[in-house]
Amino acid sequence: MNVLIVVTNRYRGPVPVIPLGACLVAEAVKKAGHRVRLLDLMFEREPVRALESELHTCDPDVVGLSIRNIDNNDMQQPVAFFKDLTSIVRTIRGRTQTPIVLGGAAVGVMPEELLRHAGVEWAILGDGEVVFPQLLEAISKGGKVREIPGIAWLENDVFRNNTGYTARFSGGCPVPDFYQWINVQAYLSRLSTVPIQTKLGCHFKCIYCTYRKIEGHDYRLCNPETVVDAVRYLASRGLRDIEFVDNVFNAPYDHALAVCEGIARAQLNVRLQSLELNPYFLDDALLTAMENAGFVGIGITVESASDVVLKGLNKGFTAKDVYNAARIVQQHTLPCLWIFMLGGPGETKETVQETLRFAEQFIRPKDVAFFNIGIRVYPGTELEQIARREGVLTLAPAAMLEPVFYISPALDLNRVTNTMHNVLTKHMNYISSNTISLPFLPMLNRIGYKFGIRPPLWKHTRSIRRGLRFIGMDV
Ligand code: B12
Repeated sequence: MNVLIVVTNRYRGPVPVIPLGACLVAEAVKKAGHRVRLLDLMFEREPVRALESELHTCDPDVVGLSIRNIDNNDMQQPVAFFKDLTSIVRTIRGRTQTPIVLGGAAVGVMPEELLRHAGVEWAILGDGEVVFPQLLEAISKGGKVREIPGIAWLENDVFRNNTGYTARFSGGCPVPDFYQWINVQAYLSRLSTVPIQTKLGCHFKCIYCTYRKIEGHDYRLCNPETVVDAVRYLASRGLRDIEFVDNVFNAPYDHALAVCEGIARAQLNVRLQSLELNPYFLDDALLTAMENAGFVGIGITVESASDVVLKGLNKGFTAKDVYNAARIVQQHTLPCLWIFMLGGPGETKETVQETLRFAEQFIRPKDVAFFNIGIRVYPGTELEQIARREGVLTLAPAAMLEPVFYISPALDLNRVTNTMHNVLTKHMNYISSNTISLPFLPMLNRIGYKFGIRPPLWKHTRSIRRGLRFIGMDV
C-alpha cells in the first residue's frame, strides 16, 4: 500500500519537537512492506500546498495524521492547535476518499472528541508502531479492523474503541533513523533535542494528568543495555543532544540508575537532558550517575512547595521531599529547571507564598524556575470531577477540546497574575508560560545555535532576560 503520514505539529515553542512517534510509526509501516512517505509540516511555509503536492506525489491508499498537541496548555494566552485539523482533513478529502487515521499523544488524551472534530474513519490509541501496521494489513486484505486492539471509531455517532492489549517494547529501545524521515538539521539548528524513551507507563495518580490514559498504568521498561545501544547509535549519527521523554524519568528509580550508569560506562560523549524528574526519587547516587552519563540539564516537576496543594494534586510526595530534592541539587553542579503549577485545588494566596518562599530560599541563582498559572482540564481526569463539583466547569466533555482551565476558587486570578508578574520582574532566573510562548523565541533559538549555544537554552535564562531588558523588553 501507499501510506502517507502527516506530522501536523507546527508549534515551535519552547523549541520545535522532533516527531519521534511518527518516525517510529513510519519505520514500522515500511518494515511491514508498505511504501511510506512522511510529510512533516513543522517548517513548511505553506502547509496546505505542501500537503496537496504530497498527496499528488504519493497517491496514498491510507493517510495517517500524527497529532501531538491539542493546545498550548497556557491559560494566559491559549492557542487551540486542534483547529488546524480542519484544513488538513479538507485538503485530503478534496483529493481522495481513502481512509484517514488519527494517531499521536493528543489522540490518546481526547480520542472521541478528535474523531468527532476531524470527521475521519479511525483513531489509534497508544502504540502506533504496533497498531497501524495491523490496521493497514486489515484494510489491504479486507480483514476486520474493529477487532484490532487499540483502534477507535465512531459507529452511528457512538464512540467505540477496542481496548485489547497492545505491546510495544519487547525489551528493546526503539529509535528510528530520523534522517530518513525528517529534516534533522532544521530541528537541530533550532536547539531541538533528539527524543528517546526508556519506558512506557505511569504509576502516579496526579489528578490532572493524562499520562496513564496515553501510556497505561503498567510500566513497560526497556532493558537498560538496549537504551545504551540506542544512545550509542544516535551519537554515531551525530545526534548528541538527547532528551529522555519518559513521562517521569526517575521512576522506577533502579531503572533510571541502571540506564545512567550504563551510559556513563560506555563513555558516549553525549549531552543528555530530562525535564520530567520526580523529586521523591532524586538522591545523590542518581544525580552523580546522571552527571557521569553526560547530563547537561534536568527539570524537576515539583508543581508546588505547599503540602496542601501537593496533597490536592495527589502528587504522592510532600513539601519535605521538595526541600530534600533542593538540598541534593545544591550538592551538585547540574543545572536545574524547577517546574511549578499554581492554582490547583486548595491553592490560596498563602500557599502561593509558601511556594515562592521555597523558590527564593532554595533555588540557586544559576538555576531556573518556571511558573505556570492554571491547570488544563481533560475529560476523564479527577480534576474534571472536582471542577464540575466546584462549579468551575460546566462545559460538556465534547466541548473540552477548546482549552479549559482549573484555577482554585480560593485564588484571585488577577491578583496571582500580578504577584507573579512582580516576582518575575525581580528574579531574572524565573520564567512563565508567557516567556516560552514569546513569538521571537524560535528566532532566539536559531541565533543561539549559530553562536554555538547547545540545548538547553533555559540555562541561559538570566543572561537572555538581562539582555532583553537592556534593549527595553521586559519579558
Ligand atoms: C516529553 C514531552 C515533552 C517535551 C518534549 C521534548 C522532546 N525533545 O521531544 C517538552 C517538555 C519539550 C514538551 C513540550 C510540550 N508539550 Co509535551 N509531552 C511530553 C510527553 C511526556 C512525552 C512525549 C513523547 O515524546 N512521547 C514518546 C513518543 C514515542 O510518543 P508519541 O509521539 O506520542 O507517539 C506514539 C503514539 O502517539 C502514536 N503515534 C504518533 N504519531 C502517530 C501517527 C499515526 C498515523 C499513528 C497511527 C500513531 C501515531 O504512536 C507513537 C509510537 O508509539 C507527553 C506525554 C505523553 N506521555 O505522551 C507530553 C505531551 C505530548 N505534551 C503536551 C503539551 C501540551 C506540550 C506543550 C504544548 C506544553 C507547553 N505549553 O509548552 C509543549 C509543546 C512542544 C511542541 N513544540 O510541540 C501534551 C499534548 C496533548 C495536549 N494536552 O494538548 C502531552 C500529551 C501532555 C499532556 N498535557 O497531556 N513535551
